[in-house]
Amino acid sequence: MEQISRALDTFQIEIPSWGFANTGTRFGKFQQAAAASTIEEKFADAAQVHALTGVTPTLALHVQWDLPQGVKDAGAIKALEAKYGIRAGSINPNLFQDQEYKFGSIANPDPAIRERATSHMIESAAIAAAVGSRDISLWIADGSNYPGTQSISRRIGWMEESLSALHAALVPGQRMLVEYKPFEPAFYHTDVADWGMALELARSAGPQARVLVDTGHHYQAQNIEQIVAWLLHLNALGGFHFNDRRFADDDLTLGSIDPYQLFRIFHEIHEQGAGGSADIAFMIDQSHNIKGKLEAMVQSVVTAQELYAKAALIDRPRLRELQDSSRTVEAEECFRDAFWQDVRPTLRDWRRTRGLPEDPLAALRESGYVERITAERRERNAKSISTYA
Ligand code: LRH
Ligand code: MN
Ligand code: MN
Repeated sequence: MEQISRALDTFQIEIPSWGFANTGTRFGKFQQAAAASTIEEKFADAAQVHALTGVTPTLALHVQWDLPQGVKDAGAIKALEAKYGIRAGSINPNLFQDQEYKFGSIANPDPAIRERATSHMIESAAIAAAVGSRDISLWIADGSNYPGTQSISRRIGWMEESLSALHAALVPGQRMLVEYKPFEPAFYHTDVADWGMALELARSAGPQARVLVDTGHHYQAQNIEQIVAWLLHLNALGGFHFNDRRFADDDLTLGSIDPYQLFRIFHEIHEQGAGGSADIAFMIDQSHNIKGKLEAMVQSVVTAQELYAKAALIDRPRLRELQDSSRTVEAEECFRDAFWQDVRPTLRDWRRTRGLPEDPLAALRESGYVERITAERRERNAKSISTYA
């Protein structure tokens, strides 16, 4: 109980504004009447998740989706923070949606487009500074679809220039997180395709840059926990975007396909004594297309806590002994023992002693919150769509 409590007391996880909005696949959206469409509704939904779980005090914002008027909105964000008791979390510039980004943003061969993309990142850093948010999360979606059509090597130099310019604009304490992804939207080459490229770009930008690991952004057989171990070792791990997948970047709720994967990641964090470190931003990055958005978010937060607690339970001194004497099966069983523990009763106790509902998902259903927002938002949402759940 004590071991689990200690781990859980330091565990917080950021939730994304876009997880409450209507999002879908490139083939379409299944609309939900309860979906949030204003920044205020996203803050309200985040506050509900925080009230139920107690561990989601910050909301990640995507500048173009949430803050179309840019830096002028800092006052409005502050007002929402005060009203809902939720702070703005990582600020995400949007470098992938504008028409001019067809051939890239900060790696575009056109210097004027690179310049505009860089200004947008700097403006995002200014928004973050104005609202007192530490991290700017950068997903550079640039790439190309056909061999020979873009200069992979010159684009490296352009990205370095642009990211250094952003770094120079950061205020002390701010961080820029470089997220990598090997595929989608580009299908031949992606400019920041893996952790090596992200790490080198972060290093060349400067000391306030780190790597962001999105669990959905890997090839199938890749050993994500090994990447995490290396980034921790190099003091280069800025944080995570958690989600699960079966095929590609599916954005399924974390732990839904392979909970052992996330357990193994958390193990590497505990192993290097980085559990509870504020320097590793735990964030959820999921778009819920089939599940109800509030339910999916609460379920994800609870699952993350369960897996974090399980990983904290590993008998590490014993495991080390077994590893050192290469007792393979015993070491594996020692590791798996923790994974198979049912931590849910302890989690219920932990919540009760903190005045939180023992079962946040059941409490969400009993609260009537989803029914209320469905009724409130149905009509307005109906104006922009023809059919929805
Ligand atoms: C890209 C990504 C990135 C974006 C988010 C909406 O796949 O993971 O983090 O900002 O999705
Ligand atoms: Mn992501
Ligand atoms: Mn993604």
